[in-house]
Amino acid sequence: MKPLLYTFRRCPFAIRARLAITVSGVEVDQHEVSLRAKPKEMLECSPKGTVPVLRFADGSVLEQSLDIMRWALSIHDPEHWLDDDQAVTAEIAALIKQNDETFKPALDLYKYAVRFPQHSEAYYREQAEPFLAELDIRLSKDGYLICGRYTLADMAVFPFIRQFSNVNRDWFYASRYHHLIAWLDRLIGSELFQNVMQKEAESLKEDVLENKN
Ligand SMILES: N[C@@H](CCC(=O)N[C@@H](CS)C(=O)NCC(=O)O)C(=O)O
Repeated sequence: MKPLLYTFRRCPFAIRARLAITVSGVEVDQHEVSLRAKPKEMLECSPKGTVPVLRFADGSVLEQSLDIMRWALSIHDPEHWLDDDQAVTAEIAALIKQNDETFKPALDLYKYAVRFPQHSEAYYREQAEPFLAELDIRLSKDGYLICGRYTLADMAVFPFIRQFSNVNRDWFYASRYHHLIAWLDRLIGSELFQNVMQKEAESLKEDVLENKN
């Protein structure tokens, strides 16, 4: 029996997991969940209630997106997203940690600024900007975040930059982060990304209801 991935189409954590699974060619079944009505079977195997979750036939689970990425790539890593070099591996991990622990909370405040009226949307955006600036400098060298090819870092960070860009597309595309814009557009246009974003009828319906993409 194939492992079962509980996923949500637009969730950046789920997107990064699906990117690694798809590039690895490892076969999993997918269950698109509604975050408002999470399936009982998912909550039974992973009570924390976030997606993605990967459940194996023996009942074991991976419930962190990065663990799912590393699991898939440990089976097959055709584009060499993982690196054998320890220093490169540490640099990849540090950048992802910065994304998940510093940038993501700032992104949430920016995205949901109306719920946090203590500050303006522009203020919250400024708090997130140092990460954008760092990525832009990195990308200015050769178009990749760590070394001259896509690694786990590019793929783990990219869905969050996409989400950031969608908060205010006019601002993002007029910003000074030209290398970041080019990198984001390249990844959005990639066949791999298009593959992982294919819509199921159900999630299409939900997107229309919520007027989202
Ligand atoms: N650390 C987790 C975070 C996953 C996460 O926060 N996912 C969000 C969706 S983007 C979620 O499921 N939130 C639960 C909810 O909204 O009810 C991971 O890396 O997988």
